[in-house]
Amino acid sequence: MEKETCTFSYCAKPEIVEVETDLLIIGGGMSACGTAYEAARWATPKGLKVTMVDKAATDRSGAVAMGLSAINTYVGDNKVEDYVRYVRNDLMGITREDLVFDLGRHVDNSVQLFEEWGLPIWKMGDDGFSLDGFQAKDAGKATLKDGGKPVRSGKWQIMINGESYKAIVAEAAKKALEYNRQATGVAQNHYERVFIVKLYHDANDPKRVAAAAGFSVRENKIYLFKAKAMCLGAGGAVNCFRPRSVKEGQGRAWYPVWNSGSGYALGMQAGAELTMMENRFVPARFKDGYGPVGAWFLFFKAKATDSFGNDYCANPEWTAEAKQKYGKYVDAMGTAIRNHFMMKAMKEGKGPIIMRTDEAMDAINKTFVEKLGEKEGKKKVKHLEAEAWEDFLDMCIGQAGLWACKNIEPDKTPSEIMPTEPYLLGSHAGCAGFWCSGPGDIAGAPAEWSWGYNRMSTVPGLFMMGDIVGASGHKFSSGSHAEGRIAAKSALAFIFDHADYKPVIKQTSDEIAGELYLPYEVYEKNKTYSTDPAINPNYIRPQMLQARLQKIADEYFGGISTWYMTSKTMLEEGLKQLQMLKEDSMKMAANNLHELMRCWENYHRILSVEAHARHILFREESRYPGYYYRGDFDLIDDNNWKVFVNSKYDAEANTWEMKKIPYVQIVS
Ligand code: SFD
Ligand code: AMP
Repeated sequence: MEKETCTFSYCAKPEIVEVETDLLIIGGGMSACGTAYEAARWATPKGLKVTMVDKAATDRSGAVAMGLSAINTYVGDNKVEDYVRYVRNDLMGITREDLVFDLGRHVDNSVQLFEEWGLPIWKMGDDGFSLDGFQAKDAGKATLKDGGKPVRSGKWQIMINGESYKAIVAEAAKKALEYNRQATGVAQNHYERVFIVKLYHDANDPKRVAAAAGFSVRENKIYLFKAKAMCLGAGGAVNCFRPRSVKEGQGRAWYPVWNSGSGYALGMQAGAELTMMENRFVPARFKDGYGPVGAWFLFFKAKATDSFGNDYCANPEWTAEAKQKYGKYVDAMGTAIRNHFMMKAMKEGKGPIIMRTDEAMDAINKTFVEKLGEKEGKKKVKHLEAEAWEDFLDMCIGQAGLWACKNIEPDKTPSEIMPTEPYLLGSHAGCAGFWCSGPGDIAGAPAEWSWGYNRMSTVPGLFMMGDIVGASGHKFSSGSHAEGRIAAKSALAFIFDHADYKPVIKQTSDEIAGELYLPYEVYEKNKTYSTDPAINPNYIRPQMLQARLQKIADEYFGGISTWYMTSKTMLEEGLKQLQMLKEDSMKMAANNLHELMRCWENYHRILSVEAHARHILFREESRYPGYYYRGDFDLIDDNNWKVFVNSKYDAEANTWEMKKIPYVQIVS
């Protein structure tokens, strides 16, 4: 289908704003805030400009928007090597251990900064009981930096009062940007509510990225940022698969619905190599509200069972059967395998799966009263009950709302948990993302895993961080921030090393504006053809485009409707359907700026899903049982597939190259 361009005959031409900067940060989430903080510090004395562009308001943008109740990666007294082992175990044996080790050795510093900036962190009290962050401050407990002992929910996780977590981290980033702005004398270096659609290569060096274009979601303006290097931290991909929530509930998802795969799509279109895009995350979550389970499992020590009270992870027959297919990985009992057994129970009709919150609170009550006596014990329990609510009020308000409207008091009534629809991400318990350069100083890492600049993708000048760095999951919020800081330093080194470089692109700003605003023109040109502007043979509105994408992903690529099962034949048919959807996306139509964003978000999702499906098709095994299954290869085949799967998309030719890269274990 021939691609149209917008000639602005039907819609108003936007103002085109050109911004020249040295370092461009795309995104305003955890990793991007880390980049801003670190970059400003090193760039400013050298007179380099740092600019951040976020599709939303940075105070509350990204996955941490609502806040969190735990920081899931704090190494503390643990060994970094053990962190690497934990990540490797949970991600079924294949991770870039150089990247994971590098993260592990840096992450704590970010957490200590959060505390310095005002984030209340729980500490152990003198009586051996936990104090929440405010109580700890009142009691004069030492900060983490000064040796304070955090309250560990699990080996790697620490508890926080985190409703304002993102606002605190954003404040530090904004201050750093402002320091850089004043020193470099620019009028503005923080752009909010600007959605980046596409990256552009340099006119003289077609491998290198030189510019990023986007549009304001509030004003009739296009932005063209020219930069010497870019740090991309635009998050993972949500709402790619048909969600379990329906109708007006569809705004509910576990991960942020506003992270629409831009991180993947922008890098892919620029030609950056991907790795492990077959991976996905299917979180077990409190049913319908999507409330996270970690604090309940680890901190409150709640048990999840089938409806008959059986621990579905401890069924000897199921374990033996799983071991035959998935071997030693079953013993590690990582997140995917735990899901596998939950799904087994549900498929055998033993659901609903129940999180025994009532029993956990009861046990806590007994211990507290035993140790502290009736009065003091009950007082402490009351406080913990409030924390149980706050766990969700901090990071998943909808779940607290759902409990309230269903008359659920977690200390009295247990709740259902359920595997959700799949998400594509690389910072939580998943590892889908880009193939990035490692730090280069880790003994045992192959020399070809490092090409000079830590976290640079295979595209010169384009650095990745957070959710879109592949093969190195379990970074979570703190690790993403730390990774943003790592990327900042190497991007600046790259800029210093190429001091004479001036970004130039082939495309004119009018051509770029025409491409970005095309969905407007398509709508305006055709809207009177039918009586209902939502239905028209000449265009497709974003809601329908998204429904079609989700249906294809769900039914062919192993979503909830097939219990995460797919196969070669299913994937091939789905990819055919996806190809047609991709063609139809040339006819996306938008009737306002919000819809324009929805159009491009969907386009980014389509590319992310395509990468995901092609990787699953290439890897002929079921590496992640409990996340997805290949019905035709329902086994883990270490002999042939203990390898990274990498791919490269050629956006011009619409073709893919796939290959295997040997896995190397670095930590014994
Ligand atoms: O409970 C564009 N996460 C948890 N981390 C923890 O440490 N503890 C927890 O408790 C965690 N849990 C949790 C978590 C997330 C969510 C949603 C819930 C619960 C409910 C994970 C972390 O939040 C996550 O690892 C990091 O935030 C990832 O950081 P990063 O930087 O990769 O992504 P981001 O923060 O989502 O930011 C993305 C930014 O990009 C912007 N953006 N900007 C311009 N143009 C475009 N086209 C853009 N597209 C996106 C966004 O606005 C945003 O600023 S629990 O489950 O375990
Ligand atoms: P979640 O709330 O499920 O995102 O989990 C938060 C943290 O707790 C992550 O580090 C998880 O890996 C970990 N976690 C969650 N559930 C369990 C469990 N049943 N056993 C061990 N770790 C868990």
